[in-house]
Amino acid sequence: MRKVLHTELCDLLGIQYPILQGGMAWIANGDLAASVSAAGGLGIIGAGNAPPQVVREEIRKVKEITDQPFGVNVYYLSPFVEDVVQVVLEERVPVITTGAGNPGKHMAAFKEKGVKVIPVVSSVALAKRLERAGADAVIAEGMECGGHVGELTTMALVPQIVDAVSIPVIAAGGIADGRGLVAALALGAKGVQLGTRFVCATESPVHSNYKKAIIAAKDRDTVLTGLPGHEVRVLKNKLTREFFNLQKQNATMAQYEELGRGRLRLAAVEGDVQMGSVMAGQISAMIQKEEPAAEIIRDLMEGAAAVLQGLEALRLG
Ligand code: TUI
Repeated sequence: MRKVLHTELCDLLGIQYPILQGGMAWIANGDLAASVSAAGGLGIIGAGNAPPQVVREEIRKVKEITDQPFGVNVYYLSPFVEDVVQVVLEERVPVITTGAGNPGKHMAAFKEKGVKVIPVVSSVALAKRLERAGADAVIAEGMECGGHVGELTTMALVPQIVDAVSIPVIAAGGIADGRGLVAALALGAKGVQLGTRFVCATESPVHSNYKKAIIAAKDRDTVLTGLPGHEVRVLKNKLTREFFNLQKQNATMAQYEELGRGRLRLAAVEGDVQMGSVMAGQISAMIQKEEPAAEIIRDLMEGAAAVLQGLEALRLG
């Protein structure tokens, strides 16, 4: 059973299952990351805009709970990005993923300390550029995902990036269960990253209203808000209606920023799921309950094995 769905990504990262937990700002803390890593996946702390000392505390929490590999997502728009990178290097974090920017300028420092670098990309051009810059793998994130989205869907993006680079590709966006895992592998990915499903993990620190909103969501309940090129996928609520009103008034960038400020924290920490930004992916409706991270991983692996058995029966005719 140990070697089922074992890919080269498992060897690269030293993990048992090819499953990463997205490093979501305000959500993916040390508790969540540690529980995913302890269960055989790769847990990832979301540094977001957190100050470096907070990131360091979360890293130390993971190290206390498990000796398994884990990661930190470095958010390149953070005012603390340089300090967060220093903390990651000092704490000898084994893996980093990056969001909303290009980690090229830190690549040499990461390599020197043996940190595996896995940027999130939403285009072929960026994947190729980052492979040349020394990335160990890339996460190809389709626009089904929650939060900031690119233009292409996972189905279209993953095989194009697989064809364009030689490093392992991890698929993200629109994946919730074993069917999605097998589909991603069929597209040539060597692993998957899930965000929304892990938001609903028991160990996820997000407010219970946030989890309940995802669990109650139906298939068409996510929308894209924000200016072209800066779209964010969230669950529909009062805030998204206000965003659409701004759009009708041809609002300026500054007005959007004003309305968007602090909204993820409002939903994730305060539990205001009407005026907060409830970032969640298109698979929200597939999530039916809160459950421990280890159960989520077990369900993904068992689901994938069942799908493979079904496919094998098809092949044999
Ligand atoms: O980053 C994401 N998704 C996000 S970030 C976010 S909001 C947030 N709020 C508060 C604190 C911190 C974060 C919600 N969702 N996805 C990863 C991703 N990054 N997808 C695409 C990119 C990306 C975008 C531009 C990567 C590189 C890039 O430009 C690089 C360049 O130099 O061309």
